[in-house]
Amino acid sequence: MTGKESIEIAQQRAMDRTDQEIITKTIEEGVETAWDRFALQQPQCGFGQLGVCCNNCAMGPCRIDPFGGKTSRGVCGADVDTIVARNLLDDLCVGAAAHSDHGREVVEVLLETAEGKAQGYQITDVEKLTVLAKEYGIKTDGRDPKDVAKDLAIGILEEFGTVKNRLQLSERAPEPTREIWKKAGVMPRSIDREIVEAMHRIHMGVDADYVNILLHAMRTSLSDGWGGSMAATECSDILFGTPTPITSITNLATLSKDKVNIVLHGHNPLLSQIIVNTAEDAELKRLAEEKGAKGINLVGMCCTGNELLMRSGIPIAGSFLDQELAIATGAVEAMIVDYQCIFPSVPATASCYHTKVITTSSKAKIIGASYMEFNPENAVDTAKSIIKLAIENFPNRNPDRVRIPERPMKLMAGFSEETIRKALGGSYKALIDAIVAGTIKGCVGIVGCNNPRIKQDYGHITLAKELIKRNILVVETGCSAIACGKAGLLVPEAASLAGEGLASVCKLLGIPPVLHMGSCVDCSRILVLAANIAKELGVGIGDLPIGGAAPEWYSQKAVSIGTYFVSSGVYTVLGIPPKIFGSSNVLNLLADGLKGITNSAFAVEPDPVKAADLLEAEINRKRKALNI
Ligand code: BF8
Repeated sequence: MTGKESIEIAQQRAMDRTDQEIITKTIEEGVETAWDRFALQQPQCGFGQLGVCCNNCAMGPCRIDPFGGKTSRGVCGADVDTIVARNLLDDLCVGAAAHSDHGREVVEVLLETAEGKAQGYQITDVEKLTVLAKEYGIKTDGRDPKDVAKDLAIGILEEFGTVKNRLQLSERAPEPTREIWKKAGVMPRSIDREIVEAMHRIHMGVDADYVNILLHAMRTSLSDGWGGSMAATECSDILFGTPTPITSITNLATLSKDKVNIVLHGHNPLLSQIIVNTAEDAELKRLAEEKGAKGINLVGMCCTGNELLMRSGIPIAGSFLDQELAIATGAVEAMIVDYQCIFPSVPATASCYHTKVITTSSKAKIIGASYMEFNPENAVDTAKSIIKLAIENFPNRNPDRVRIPERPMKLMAGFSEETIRKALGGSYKALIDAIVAGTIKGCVGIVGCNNPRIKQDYGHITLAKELIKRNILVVETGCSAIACGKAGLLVPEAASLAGEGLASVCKLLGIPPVLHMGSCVDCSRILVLAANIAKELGVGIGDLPIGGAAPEWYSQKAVSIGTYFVSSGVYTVLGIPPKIFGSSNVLNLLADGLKGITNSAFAVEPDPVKAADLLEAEINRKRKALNI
């Protein structure tokens, strides 16, 4: 392949200049990436894409003929609606479990911190601790924050398998929204219970009514958004601080030519935040110099990266499809991973260079990686050992194989719900006034992943630009926020790309038109934002002129997020079709029938400009209903 051809391929694969540069390098060096594996998988199974195959039991696998042939039922007798709905619930509960199990670990560390058993942790945000404790009915006056934190952690942990059948955090939703959940019978009862019940219903011979299956999907997703994910966000804030606006840099140019590069990848900040704190250690800095480096350069990746960026301003090298590219720069001494969204092939990629991949969770080991188990009791010691290992690997870097792109992009992050509210003067009145006046038409949360089915970041960037141009404020989490960061949309100067009304508000407040609200569990911040605005207006979330979008999603977690958005009343547009098109009944219920329940629904639109049209139309519909 000629150099020109590999550049052309790189340009088809990704939007970002630094990504393109390193994709070209992978092609020149013959290093396999997700794009190559995606091409090798073509054509992918059409039955699977429609959601009509079932591999749940040993009588199968079965598949339904989407063209009305003889195989209209699986061996057990399940029809296409049951199979499609069951597969969707299966995906969703995997995603909800991932978020919520992450949340549980954070709450457990909060408990160990309160008990003085965790090394290097502290109660950082006492104000948030007090707010949560009050919600849980825990006495705070005159008490040591550690005692309050202990009671709170036990209170939240209890909700994973509660017998009281009620999730405290879900009571943050406005009353009209909770009424809808009650009427539809989807009020979340506990976190683990909904997931276990979902697995039960998926078993052969249990739930065979697609409507009933999908209602439970809604309830399971709500136990994630208003339960496990929210617990992850809130307790991470208590431990490490609630984010406030912070500036940093992004893209692959955040890697350093002369420092030890450590990439912190995954989702949970528990170890990575301790690594950030420990990297300041003078002894480690000296060791790095001894090995010929000018220091230690920590960069984030995916949602662990978002957590560190939001609270500590750690540069973020990239998103989901950047994990192999970071390694392919030839300049990464160590990639430390916790869990979720980590390619199982990362050690194979690393074996092409000197990079060491270090797994740290007993739940997520990868053959070919080094395993250094994270435990809160000795987190600082583990962090030190990991950083040392990376430093000692620095002399193995081969300068002939290093290529680090130039010019990182500046960005602003740290927009927690509390920060946004405080910036507006303590309530949402100013924002509501701007929405009523039409200066800002509404708000859309763009979330989710990258997916090699679509040019990396194209969906996120194009949709965000379209929306801000139309005076619609954009809030983002996950890889979507990273995409827009790389594209220069997360700086106040990007207000020049917004419509006149939105631009004027951004200039007044000195904020970007696209606000980075955090990692994927931090989609719970978007829920709280919507809930608090709705409460000030005295309406349900489904009445607000807001929307959601996941233009490039790939993950089961995104299925759960999309569903709790819609179940909470947020109309949500997906850029990648979910695997439900084999059942017109399931499709119609999700794209239309739900409107009668939650005043919102899913839409599927791969073209981000048309997705913006749909979102704007929905915002206008809701504005009209509110008489504004
Ligand atoms: O939880 S957006 S690719 S990194 S799943 Fe994964 Fe998707 Fe990125 Fe964060 Ni979320």
